[in-house]
Amino acid sequence: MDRILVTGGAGFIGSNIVHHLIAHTDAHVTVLDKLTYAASLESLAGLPSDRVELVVGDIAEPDVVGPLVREADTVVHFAAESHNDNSLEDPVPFIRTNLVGTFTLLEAARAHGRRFHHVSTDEVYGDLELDDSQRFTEDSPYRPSSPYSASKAGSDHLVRAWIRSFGLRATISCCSNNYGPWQHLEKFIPRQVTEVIDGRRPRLYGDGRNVRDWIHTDDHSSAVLAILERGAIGETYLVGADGERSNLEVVRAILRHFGRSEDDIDFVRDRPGHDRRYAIDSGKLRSGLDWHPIHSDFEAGLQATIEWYVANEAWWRPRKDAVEASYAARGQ
Ligand code: NAD
Ligand code: TDX
Repeated sequence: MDRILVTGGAGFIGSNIVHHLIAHTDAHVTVLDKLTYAASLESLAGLPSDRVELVVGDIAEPDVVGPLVREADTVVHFAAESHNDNSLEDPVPFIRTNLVGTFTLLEAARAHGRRFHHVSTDEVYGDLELDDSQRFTEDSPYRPSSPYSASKAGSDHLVRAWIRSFGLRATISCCSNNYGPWQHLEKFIPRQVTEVIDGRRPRLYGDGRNVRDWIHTDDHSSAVLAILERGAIGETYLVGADGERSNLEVVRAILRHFGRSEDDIDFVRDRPGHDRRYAIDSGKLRSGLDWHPIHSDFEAGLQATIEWYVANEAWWRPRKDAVEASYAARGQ
């Protein structure tokens, strides 16, 4: 791993792994990012210019992708349209980026014989009942619910087919819900934190009892690096940190942080097709690759994340009105 191409490296999780790779490897990192609304160049500030290069471009363009994959020895693929609610409004960019973009990268990796890591999500496995004792494992059936998760599931299937049919040296990771600095305001935790900062009430979809399995984005990055360094070619690894919480529990913790009443909540129109619960069994990654999360205390990680949003209002403030306008248009 001397030259790593990171797609989507100006996004929330992609930028985290760029910092992680610079701190924990000697590799040169090229970021390929289209700089969509979700990107943030600020998240890449302060990195050494002799080790990190940004190329602005689209992963679905073979002429852009080909030369960059040729120059790299390893491709780590984070770029995606990532927000479920947006995929319900307009699936078109999800199909293009998540499916055609992944296909374009796979073809380039095949042509040049490159190592490929595909970053995916636990949402490809659909959802669990609240009282189900099972958690997702690598053997759970694919059962995606939304245009977003279906496009990610389709991209996983493309990677698996390229491994089996063409011998591509690839791995896949399916991670649970990430939280931490630099997450776009459209996502649950940043939206609620900034709403409370602005003196408004958090907005919970439906009855608020849906459960997500939270992991700090630093731990997602260390898991991907463990897979790059020690993962078995052709394998899928589930990434999670035992952080199951209901949405109601999370907003109550946010309200408590700001000294507000825990009942200060608006229940709004539910997300169509809203997955009930995600839960990850990350035993294969932990026992097989000796990976362990650092942020195993979700409440502590959430407090630090809230404080980051309080301290970094200059970053999120210019984005806030547009996000809330689009939620208001959906009655959420
Ligand atoms: P994000 O939306 O914050 O960032 C996505 C990045 O990809 C942005 O910088 C954007 O500009 C870039 N991008 C989008 N379309 C592109 C294109 N066509 N060409 C080049 N770049 C493009 O997303 P994120 O939350 O950081 O998620 C990153 C990856 O991790 C995604 O593949 C997502 O499916 C996966 N994932 C996310 C989570 C989560 O909780 N956020 C959990 C599991 C897996
Ligand atoms: O205002 C809100 N109110 C609310 O109740 C928002 C924005 C969300 N929610 C709920 C919906 C979900 O149950 O909170 C939960 C989390 O919502 P999101 O942040 O939109 O995340 P989710 O749909 O779970 O998907 C996330 O995790 C898996 C990422 O966005 C995906 O990219 C990743 O694959």
